[in-house]
Amino acid sequence: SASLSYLERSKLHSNPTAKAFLELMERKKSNLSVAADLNKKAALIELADKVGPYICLLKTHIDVVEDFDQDLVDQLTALAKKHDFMIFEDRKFADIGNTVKLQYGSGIYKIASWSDITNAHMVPGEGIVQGLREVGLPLNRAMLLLAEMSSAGTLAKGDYTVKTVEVARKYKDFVVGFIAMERYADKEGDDFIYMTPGVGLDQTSDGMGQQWKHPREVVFDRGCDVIIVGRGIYGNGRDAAKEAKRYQEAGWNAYVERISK
Ligand code: UP6
Repeated sequence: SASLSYLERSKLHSNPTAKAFLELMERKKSNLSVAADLNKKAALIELADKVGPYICLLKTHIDVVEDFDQDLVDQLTALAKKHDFMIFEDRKFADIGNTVKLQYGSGIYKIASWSDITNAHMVPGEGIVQGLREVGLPLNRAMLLLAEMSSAGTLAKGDYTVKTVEVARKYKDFVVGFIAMERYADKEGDDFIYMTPGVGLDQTSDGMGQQWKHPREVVFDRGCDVIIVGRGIYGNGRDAAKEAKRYQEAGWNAYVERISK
């Protein structure tokens, strides 16, 4: 389905978040997600407001925020409405079904109450999906499985990746895509959303394992759908709005080139 438009693909999904997300991408002409890894509430809100016009998805690591409170969640969800983007808490759940149910629905963060999309590692086996699905499905949420990672030396590869995709196919009503470095061969009825971190226009590595690729390589050559960009947008005193616009254009042009191939 790499040659179909996001809008055409929205019709292939039964999950309401996946449907709405693909429609949003088309409407906003954005396949850019900003990874807002900032540890102060005010800075996070400021960044979300600045990049809001250019993104389809705000990716958070809510547990790095030192002064987290419910007001932060309220402000982020208000900004999501104002600018028309969705929220993805990149929680990377990695425990047994019963534990992730608690971590997703309760605790300080109550992730399921505000995050449209979340994600999980497949290390524990498919019980992790069952647990998250029990909490998320009644709320119309969606999740991604980490099939691969961007970092050097990742163990998520080969057979692990293949098995992850098989589990996703079993729970398509809730698992709507992957964190992945490339698009995998479709089987009958597949339409997964591929989100790819490790994207940067100006640098290729951070000296700590991260490996950044060009948006065109990710979207055109590798067939992925969403570019996830963090420090390339807000790092090194960069003008976040200006950079977000630049990445939005690079990602969107690569998508247009792909579907018109
Ligand atoms: N992320 C990766 N690689 C993965 C999965 N997730 O980098 O395989 C996440 C990181 C970070 C963001 O947790 O939030 O994507 C990348 O940010 P960066 O562009 O600043 O490197």
